[in-house]
Amino acid sequence: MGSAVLQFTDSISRQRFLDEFWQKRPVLLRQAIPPDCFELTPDELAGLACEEDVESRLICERQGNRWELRHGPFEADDFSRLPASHWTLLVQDVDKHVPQVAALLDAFDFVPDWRLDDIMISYASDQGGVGPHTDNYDVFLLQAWGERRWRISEQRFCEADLLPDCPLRVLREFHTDSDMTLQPGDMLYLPPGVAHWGTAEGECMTWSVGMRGLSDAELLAGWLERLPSTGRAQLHDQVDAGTANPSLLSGRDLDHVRAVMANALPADDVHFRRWVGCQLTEPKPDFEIALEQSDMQRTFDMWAQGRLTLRRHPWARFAMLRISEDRLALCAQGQALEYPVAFQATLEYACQSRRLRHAMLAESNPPGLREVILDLLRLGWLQPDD
Ligand SMILES: [Mn+2]
Repeated sequence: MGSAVLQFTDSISRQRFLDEFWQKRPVLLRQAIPPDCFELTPDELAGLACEEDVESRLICERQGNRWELRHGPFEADDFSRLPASHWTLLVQDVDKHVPQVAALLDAFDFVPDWRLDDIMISYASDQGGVGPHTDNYDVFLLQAWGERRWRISEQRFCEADLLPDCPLRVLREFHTDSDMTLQPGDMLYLPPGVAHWGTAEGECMTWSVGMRGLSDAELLAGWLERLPSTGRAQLHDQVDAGTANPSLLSGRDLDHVRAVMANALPADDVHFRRWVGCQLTEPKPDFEIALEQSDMQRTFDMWAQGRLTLRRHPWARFAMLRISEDRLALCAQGQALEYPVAFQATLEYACQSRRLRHAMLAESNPPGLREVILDLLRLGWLQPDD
């Protein structure tokens, strides 16, 4: 499979999508991705759901709006006992387990890499689905195989609208404002919070490219986690003693707490920039990449001779940024590698695609090429594509 490209249309160009729909309202793009880009069979998906380190769920809808949820790993027997209709199997992070699936993420290169969370793939029997619900992240729903009907509601829902005593977040009621059936290759984009309800029309498979939301609170918590311990005075050293009423908080106490918080904000811009790069590329739990121990010189030479392609490790999110006047950083896995600005062309090349061929270089040996590629190979962020 070549590099996947999202086919915008004459009426909805990439620019119009970004201006009018992205993070604003749903849009359906017919034939957005060629159906042959979705290379995963129902059997392969079921196989993944049987693996220990893969997150999967089986959801069954019973008569009377009763929902059953089971978590994987599953056994082959679990699938043979399922009813003929009204169930679905969902597998999370398939892009991180199957590199060919990760290749589809190249089609979403208009979204920053760090914002891409995962590709969840579902197989549904006829009428199968997870019920009407909302998500708090952007999602691209790609119809890979078979047909799925999607109903969308323009109404805003809250926690009180959820079905009580249900293991899933299912809305009790749903008012359909638009109703569409997706064919293989069609794509429905939904911004966060838009209620949607997908049901399989016959057997089908859907790939959901989910975005990662990062709340302000999570960002701040991340900053505090990495705050270096300075050994400065602690709050208890500053407590105002000798007040008339021991339960009164003094203005001095408040000022001190305020000063501690103000000092926690980044003063040093280089440190701050490096932290942002690390924070936004933090791996998901359980997706830490191990260092590569073998000698990488030979891999580098074969790649430089055009004899092999390198691919980005499917768990690595890349971010490149300038951290000072004369330094650039390439970040992934919550770490920053720093290089002189003279390496810019090399770093941009390394970040531009999930699969790197030497022939894609504009100039065959830009400054820092060997050093950067060897670093990325040693860290396991790049690996030979087999
Ligand atoms: Mn959803």
